[in-house]
Amino acid sequence: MLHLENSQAAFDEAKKLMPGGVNSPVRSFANVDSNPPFIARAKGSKIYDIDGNEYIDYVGSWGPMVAGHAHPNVVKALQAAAERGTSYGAPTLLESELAKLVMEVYPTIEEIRMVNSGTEATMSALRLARGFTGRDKIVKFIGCYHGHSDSLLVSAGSGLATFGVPSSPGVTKGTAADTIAVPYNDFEVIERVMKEHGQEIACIIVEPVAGNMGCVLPKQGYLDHLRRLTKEAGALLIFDEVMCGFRASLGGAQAAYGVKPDLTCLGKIIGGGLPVAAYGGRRDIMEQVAPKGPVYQAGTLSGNPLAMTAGLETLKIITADPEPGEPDSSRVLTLKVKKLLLGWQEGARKAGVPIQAHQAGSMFGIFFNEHEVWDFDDSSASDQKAFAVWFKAMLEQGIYLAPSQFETLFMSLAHTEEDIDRTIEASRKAFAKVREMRG
Ligand code: KE4
Repeated sequence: MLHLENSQAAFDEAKKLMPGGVNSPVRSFANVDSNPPFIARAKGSKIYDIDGNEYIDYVGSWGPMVAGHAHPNVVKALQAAAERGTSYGAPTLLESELAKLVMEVYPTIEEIRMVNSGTEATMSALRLARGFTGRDKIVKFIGCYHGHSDSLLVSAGSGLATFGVPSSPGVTKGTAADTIAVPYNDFEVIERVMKEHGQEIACIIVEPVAGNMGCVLPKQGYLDHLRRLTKEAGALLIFDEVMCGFRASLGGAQAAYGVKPDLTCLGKIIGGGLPVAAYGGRRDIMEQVAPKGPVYQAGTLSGNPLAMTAGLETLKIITADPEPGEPDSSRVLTLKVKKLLLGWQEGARKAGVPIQAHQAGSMFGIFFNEHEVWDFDDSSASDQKAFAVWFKAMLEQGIYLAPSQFETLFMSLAHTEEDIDRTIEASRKAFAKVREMRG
């Protein structure tokens, strides 16, 4: 039984100070009807809560911690950077250095703008697409999440290919009317939308590997389909790789699937745990961004020297050449996930609990579903109750997973074979609990 007394007291107090006691909703553990451990520190693959419990961490701060927590190179570089001041609000060499490193890995990015969050990156990319094309409408996919800017907090209208409805109070009908939300991995609906509205559409924005309806992969040829449709309509294709960037492969989904977007949004890993995100792409488009062009976007802490430092050190770790004959970091991460999922699948089979296990490089997840999962409806049809039982049983055994069926899990270079073996062992008991719950 986990002792969480201090976390419980901390949560009770936090709920008097911040909405739901958290600074981002999913951290409240509301989706799994539980209370969150309050974290005191983290190192490598482990996090430790204020009650002294140790967990093997597969959330990794929702993706950034691919090198593991408190990597010595990152900590050392940050300590030195802090001595030089924490922010100047002026150009630094660090921003150009990180820009160049990102462009080496993402050749479709010819110019880049650093911002502070994935929300800012996608919001700015949308404004840029609208400014560049002179068109107002955008297309997003049901179940894809791109941060909380108004145009992207929109769900499907009554008829699938109609204009959107606000998915949050505070988003105006007028804003939502410019967003069309269609099902992910559906070839026909998007084709119909682009045929009917293509000339009004500024862009399609997509998670090329989806991570916010659980981990859901694009169907064979789907990204090529979006590329063709946007080209035909004179619309831009925006890959939101905030999560799948450096995860689906080192070069993200665009490298893994060989599809070139016009703009890419990145985040999470490029800040190594500090607030960094970015949008970038074709030079002719990016040159429309202020001060070079008329599309306005700005930020006090954009390109912050500490954040650039953490991002640079993290990217240096994952892009480093391996020892001769050794696999590179992407391969190492992919193999760790493969081993873990094979163990989970075996445990689920033994317990008689059908699951779908999905992997894209170092990001992964499972669904309590006997059918394949290709879109938000499939994901929503999965057994959320079973997920909550499994999640709690794993947490009890010191395995820290994302507290929602609609999230994705992340492997780091710091996870050891022993961590993975322990996680597989813990899952056997957790699947048995699901079996018991189902009777
Ligand atoms: P942020 O504004 O949270 O930095 O990024 C928004 C965002 C944009 N695009 C994608 C594909 C994303 O996954 C995200 C944010 N991811 C969530 C995890 N589902 C962050 C965790 C949270 O909201 O607390």
